[in-house]
Amino acid sequence: MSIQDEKKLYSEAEVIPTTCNTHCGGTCVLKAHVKDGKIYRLETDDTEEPQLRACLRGRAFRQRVYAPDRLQFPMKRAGARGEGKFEHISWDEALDIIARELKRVYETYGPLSILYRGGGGNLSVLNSSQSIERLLNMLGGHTRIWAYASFEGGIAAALATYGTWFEAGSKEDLLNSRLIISWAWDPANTIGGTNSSWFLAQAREKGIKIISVDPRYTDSTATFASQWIPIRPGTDAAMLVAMAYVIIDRKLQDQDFLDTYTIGFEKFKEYVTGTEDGIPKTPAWAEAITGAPAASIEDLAVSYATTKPAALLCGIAPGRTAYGEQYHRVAITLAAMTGNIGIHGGNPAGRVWTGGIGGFPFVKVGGQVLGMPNPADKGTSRRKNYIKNYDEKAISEVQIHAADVADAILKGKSGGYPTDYKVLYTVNASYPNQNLNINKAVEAMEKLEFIVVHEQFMTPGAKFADILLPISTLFERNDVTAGYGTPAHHGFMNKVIEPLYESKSNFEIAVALAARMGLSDFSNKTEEEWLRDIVGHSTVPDYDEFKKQGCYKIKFPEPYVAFKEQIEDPDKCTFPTPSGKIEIYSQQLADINDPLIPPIPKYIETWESKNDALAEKYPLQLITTHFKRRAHSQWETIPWLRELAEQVVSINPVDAGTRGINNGDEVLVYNDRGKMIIKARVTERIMPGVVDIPQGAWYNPDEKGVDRGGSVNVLTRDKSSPCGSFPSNTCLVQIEKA
Ligand SMILES: Nc1nc2c(c(=O)[nH]1)N[C@H]1C(S)=C(S)[C@@H](COP(=O)(O)OP(=O)(O)OC[C@H]3O[C@@H](n4cnc5c(=O)[nH]c(N)nc54)[C@H](O)[C@@H]3O)O[C@H]1N2
Ligand SMILES: Nc1nc2c(c(=O)[nH]1)N[C@H]1C(S)=C(S)[C@@H](COP(=O)(O)OP(=O)(O)OC[C@H]3O[C@@H](n4cnc5c(=O)[nH]c(N)nc54)[C@H](O)[C@@H]3O)O[C@H]1N2
Ligand SMILES: [Mo]
Repeated sequence: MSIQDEKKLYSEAEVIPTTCNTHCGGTCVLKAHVKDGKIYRLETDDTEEPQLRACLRGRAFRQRVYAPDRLQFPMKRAGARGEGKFEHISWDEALDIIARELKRVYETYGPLSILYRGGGGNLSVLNSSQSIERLLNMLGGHTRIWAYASFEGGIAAALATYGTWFEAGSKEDLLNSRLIISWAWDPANTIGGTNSSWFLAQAREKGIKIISVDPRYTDSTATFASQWIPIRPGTDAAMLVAMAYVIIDRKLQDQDFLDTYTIGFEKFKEYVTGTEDGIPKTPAWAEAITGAPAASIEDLAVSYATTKPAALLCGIAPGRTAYGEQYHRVAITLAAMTGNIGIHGGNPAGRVWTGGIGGFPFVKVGGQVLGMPNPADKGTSRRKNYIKNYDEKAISEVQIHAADVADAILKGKSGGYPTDYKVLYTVNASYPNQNLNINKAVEAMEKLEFIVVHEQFMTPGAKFADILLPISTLFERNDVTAGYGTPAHHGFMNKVIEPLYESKSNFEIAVALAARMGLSDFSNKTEEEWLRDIVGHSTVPDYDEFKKQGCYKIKFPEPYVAFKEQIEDPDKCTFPTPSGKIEIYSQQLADINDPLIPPIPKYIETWESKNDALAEKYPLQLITTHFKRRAHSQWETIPWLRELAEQVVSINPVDAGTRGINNGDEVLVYNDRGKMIIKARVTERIMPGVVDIPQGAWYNPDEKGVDRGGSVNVLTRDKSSPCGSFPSNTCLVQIEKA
């Protein structure tokens, strides 16, 4: 196109604002330039700062909308399961088959035999996984999968210790800190709420010291931090306990804070000092476990205790290890010991990923609108290993942990699960790619009678569908989303173009299926009416203006600080725990009576640690990080993003050297669960003994069953942690030249 033609196009185009929200933890402004029903350009926020600027993925969305590999029609399986052979069928036929199969399975086996796998593919209100969930609930219920893969350990820790899992503060409050400890957090790549890195950049410019604790020297560490402390995966609780030792040993704890707001510090102290078990948890003790130098541990502890206010920002990746709950519990305890909770510039050391303050905790929308209780959970007993004050919906014994799905399908009733599973219905999720131990999940898929997948692309999971439905992208439907980032905001997701091909939204499909299945009361509103209703329940003042602007930014008089009320007025405002205090000792946990769920936080060595007998065979600890070119498995085939970074295994020169591996070599990564051939990047940016393969690449086995797609879950173990963590960072492997 000539420059003149392009200029003409720009001047004639309509600019429609919408909101990108594809499972990276940010919600960003996208402005689509549209002419004749086609998007030809995307821009982002250019209003006053802080702007909600989209990242490289959002900016590449045009290639995703118009990708040649998008699913176009409903399809029916025409070959073996997983073979990926399909025939094109009509919507009527597809919906008829689903309605017929669901009816048959409900009648023959009952609601629990239907496993529903919702995911985070699209995090809006109307087109999230909730519409199909509502449908299944109206039909009699289903088996819910529980545990947030992201941060279930952090939730368990927060519930036990603070009594709530909402521990968010505004990111701009970081600028009030004097020290920021960034523990396993790489927002330059993983966003963590729009603008997280922007605030770290400002903090650095302001001279606020930033220290990073991570097995990798990340882009965020390189850009913002003045010090990097490498640490072995899964050992974080040990380092934090040793920091507590230093603080106690030097009498640096804020005893007034502990006396006023917490219970159980004395018991924790007995454990830390060794009164309880004869082992003082000194920095030297922790160095042997963590690999972090004792002197660094000591210095960090002293800095944290003496530089007030200081923010301990706890990333959630260490929570995704075996016993990851303990890491979060000790971190909160340290924040209490240093009196950094409820004050500007401090941080409660809960999950740094706690949701935007413009988000759901402030505007309880979708859940009340489309959500409804699952009849299949009714009357069932609660999970024994769970904190009592957790959301009623999530604690039934009949629910299946996200790590146990394949096991449950394979073993069913005879394996102690509540029933035999017959149907898998997948919406907004990439199952089994995003689940632990893919090879086992692939085996499990064979056992099912019927699989439905809603998808945009022929993903590894889509290939296993019996009925595969093509889904529109967020540019092709209207929706709203609770913002995740700073400034706090709500996003309107405007429909920008008509749905491409024959694609439909999850909501439209739910409505159509409900009609076919005789549910006249599924939805009494149109899309527009639903959205007006949802927005009417929020703090957004004017629906039409919101839709027109695409975004509503909320102005707070000052940065929001979690637990400020409790700290400022402890008599009037208590923590929602049984004691009303921050529970360093938790009677609720003690009552569970499981040594692996101790009432005070403790370091518990993970399975598949470097000391495990298995380490003789598989000596490298594998971590599975979140990658800049994807959001999980999304964007994997998009050319602009593939150019950005290669899917590789990162390995330290020490480990590569002993194996004769050079940078760029093809290597075999393996353990008893699976094998993968992938290119190696030899780099000092990862500590010795640890290797990293970014999670989310597409499972692509060759004829020998060796994965060629770089899909890390062929290696991970499908076992959940006692309090529910999804331990995707606890995994031993060996590597050799391929
Ligand atoms: N080893 C390892 N495994 C992990 C992790 C890890 O760190 N390591 N991380 C875990 C975490 S934290 C998470 S949150 C999960 C994520 O697991 P998932 O939520 O399953 O991951 P996504 O890749 O985002 O899958 C979303 C799918 O939805 C599709 N999709 C997008 N938009 C729509 C839509 O509007 N409608 C429908 N129906 N589909 C849509 C996308 O094409 C994509 O295939 O993965 C977990 N798995
Ligand atoms: N680009 C992109 N952004 C994303 C996503 C994505 O897929 N792509 N996914 C989104 C979602 S749903 C989630 S849940 C978040 C996840 O966000 P995070 O969990 O923060 O992301 P990760 O990259 O898995 O891990 C962050 C850092 O922790 C380190 N790490 C791993 N294991 C350990 C450990 O045991 N101890 C310590 N100290 N460090 C460890 C890693 O080296 C990495 O640098 O990211 C969100 N943002
Ligand atoms: Mo996640």
